[in-house]
Amino acid sequence: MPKTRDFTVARRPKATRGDGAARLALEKAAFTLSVHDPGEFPAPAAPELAFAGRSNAGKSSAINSLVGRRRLAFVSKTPGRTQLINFFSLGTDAILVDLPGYGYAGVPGEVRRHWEFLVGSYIANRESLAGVIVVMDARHPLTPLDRRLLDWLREAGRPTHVLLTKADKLSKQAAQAALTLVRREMSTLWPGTTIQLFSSLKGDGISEAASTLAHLARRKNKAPAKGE
Ligand SMILES: Nc1nc2c(ncn2[C@@H]2O[C@H](COP(=O)(O)OP(=O)(O)O)[C@@H](O)[C@H]2O)c(=O)[nH]1
Ligand SMILES: [Mg+2]
Repeated sequence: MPKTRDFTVARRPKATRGDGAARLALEKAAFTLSVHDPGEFPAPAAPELAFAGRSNAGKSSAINSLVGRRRLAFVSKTPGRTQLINFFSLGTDAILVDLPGYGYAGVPGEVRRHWEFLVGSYIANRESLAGVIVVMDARHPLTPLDRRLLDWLREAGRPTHVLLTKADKLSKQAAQAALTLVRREMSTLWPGTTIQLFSSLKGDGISEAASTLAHLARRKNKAPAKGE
């Protein structure tokens, strides 16, 4: 088991109320299951919002901040080991999906191939997938593997939202500069992808991310399933 520790979770997402968007019941998040193989995916039950990103980028912390809990998704100090897809229900409205991280240097080729198979199948085939939140460290965005993931998402036509997280590690000015730079590149390479700054430590960007999740889930409910 990777070592875990409590991570300071800042504010709960409250600003989503009254902004006109139906809120997701983020506070109802409950673990449902872990899957190691595409054959084990549960029957689609609600729009799924999946979190993807490099190991150690801050994915589990972002999920914890969004649901206002310290340890729903584990925060790991030894990244790269978990090759499981974890599902968390939000009442009956939506499902949060924590995809395994990638890009950890110590990971053997076999683990990497399994990651590609598991995450690749999920992204390409999952009917109930409403959108993917790509979590990138604001200090090191758009690594080669991030680019590959964004390419897959574009090919599969998956709505994508980027969190540039750990923004608290940069000055306000440097964080804005990173946002502008990545946004500019995305507008050419991955048009339609949205992006924001985020900090699990400070709680910055939680309400914007929560609104985006609600919007993606609602849009999925209205749209016909992929391939129909
Ligand atoms: N300063 C700061 N540290 C963060 C933030 N998000 C995550 N971390 C730290 O980054 C490390 C990896 O976080 P984790 O959520 O486990 O990343 P994951 O592997 O992508 O799930 C942990 O030590 C976290 O405490 C953030 O917004 N700000
Ligand atoms: Mg994690």
